[in-house]
Amino acid sequence: VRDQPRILLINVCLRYDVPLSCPPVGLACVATALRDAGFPAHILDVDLHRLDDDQIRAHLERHAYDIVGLGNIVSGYRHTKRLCRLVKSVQPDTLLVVGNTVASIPERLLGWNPEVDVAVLGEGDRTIVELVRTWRDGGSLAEVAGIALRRDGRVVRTPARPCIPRMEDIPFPDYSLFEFEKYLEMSWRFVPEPHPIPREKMLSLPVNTARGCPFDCSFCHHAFKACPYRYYPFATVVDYFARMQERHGVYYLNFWDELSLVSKARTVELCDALERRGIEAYWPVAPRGNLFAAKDLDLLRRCKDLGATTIGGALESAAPEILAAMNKKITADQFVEQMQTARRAGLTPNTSVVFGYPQETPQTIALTFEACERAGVYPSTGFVLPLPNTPIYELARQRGLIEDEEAYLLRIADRQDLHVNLTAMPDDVLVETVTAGLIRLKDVLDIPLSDKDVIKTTYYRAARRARPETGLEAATEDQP
Ligand code: B12
Ligand code: SF4
Repeated sequence: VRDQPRILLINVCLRYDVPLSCPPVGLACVATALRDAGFPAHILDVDLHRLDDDQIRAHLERHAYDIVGLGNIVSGYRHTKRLCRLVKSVQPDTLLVVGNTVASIPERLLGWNPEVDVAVLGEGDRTIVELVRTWRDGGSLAEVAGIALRRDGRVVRTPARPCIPRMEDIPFPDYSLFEFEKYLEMSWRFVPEPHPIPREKMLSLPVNTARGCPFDCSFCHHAFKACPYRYYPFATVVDYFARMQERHGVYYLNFWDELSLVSKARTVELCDALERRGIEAYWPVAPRGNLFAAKDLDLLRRCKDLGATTIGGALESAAPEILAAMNKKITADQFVEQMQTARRAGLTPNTSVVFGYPQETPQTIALTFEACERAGVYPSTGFVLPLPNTPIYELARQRGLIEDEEAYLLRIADRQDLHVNLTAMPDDVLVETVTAGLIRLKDVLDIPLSDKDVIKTTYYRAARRARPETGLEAATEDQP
């Protein structure tokens, strides 16, 4: 048995050029689970403080840790690699644990990075506690379910960990472990307009209300892919929000889920919970692209009356053959009907579209913009970003478009840039056709964007205007 382990959790920064940070919900769940189990961790918040490598190194030189944990989405692989090297260069004997979707390719992650000792697969809350406890007790880490590690020079996966059966068994993250007030100060920038109250009051709390997703789109992977869809009762979510409102003055309930409103019944449940509690809260209606039809106008009006300001729901594409290839299970007409109904209810629609499936042509691109125009929505736009563990990634590999996987993962980041072209169009034709369609759409919808900002919208314009260290000049919306 060892002493109480000294644990460090690093909150990775994925976008050094964007002067915005939101509370790291997943890492906070991990930190909370550790704290509740009697293993408090120190947090090094690289994202909030935009620490450079010298500052991180200086911290590691001053403080010794037995276990260091970090994790991020797989598109941020290059940050994981850099930080793992940095950690082990200063503290070679620490146990380095990596989680989140960058750990979802454990054979490759550990193969490419000798610094990484353990990959935590999927849901991390319980695995991290058992891992730390086993380490402290001097047990064999190979006995811990839900991880991958090296044994005799090979990477092995331990048996899969059962998913946490009920969301109610997962505590809401304890943000007192972080510098929460600093996050709150900039949180209104994650709130899409309109803002019914002054923006200084529009403090936003991201809440993970559901884990997983019952659908299986061919470009999508997330940490809960192996788990069933689970959610908190909305009464529990609203009670939590009310407590956070009392304590911190938050007014915007920001859903941090794969899929928040899975059904109309869940939407009614949320409305009932808000009505019963009688708090002032603003929130986005966050269904898939085809949950509501014209006959649901009254329900959407009720949402609006209870503080909903916007409605999301991804279209991704309007071309039937592409929606089929995506396994998206919606039609463009359903999407348009949902958004038109929502507009009648007084909600502002937003959506996202993704271009570049193999079936994409100038005609399918035009079809997608036409659907956006009919719906009256200017979309957050991206290009297909094939990520490991998805069918579209396998297709890109089969076609020889991802030859060196590590080199590919090191160069990708945001889907707003074209990283892989699966279409028959040359790169410039694809990008120019999309750009021309967006320029036309923003003119038709009267969106105040310049022609060069149609794909990389708010975040990017803000980043150009504001230097990260002086910070926070003018971003108003989250661009996922
Ligand atoms: C907030 C968010 C962001 C934020 C910050 C991301 C972050 N810090 O995690 C920002 C805005 C930066 C972002 C950007 C993008 N995002 Co995003 N984002 C999300 C969102 C909405 C919420 C994440 C979250 O908090 N989840 C809730 C918590 C509880 O889950 P979790 O983070 O997975 O944490 C659990 C485990 O992963 C694990 N874990 C997490 N961290 C750690 C650390 C350790 C040490 C351990 C042991 C375990 C562990 O334990 C946690 C509890 O079980 C998710 C959707 C979702 N619900 O996951 C998408 C999601 C993570 N994003 C996604 C994508 C595709 C993107 C973009 C590529 C989109 C784009 N515009 O290009 C960019 C990438 C940017 C980049 N440069 O790499 C995908 C990830 C795909 C993948 N295979 O990784 C998701 C899953 C959405 C989806 N379904 O497509 N995103
Ligand atoms: S893209 Fe959305 S609907 Fe599709 S599987 Fe992922 S989370 Fe679910």
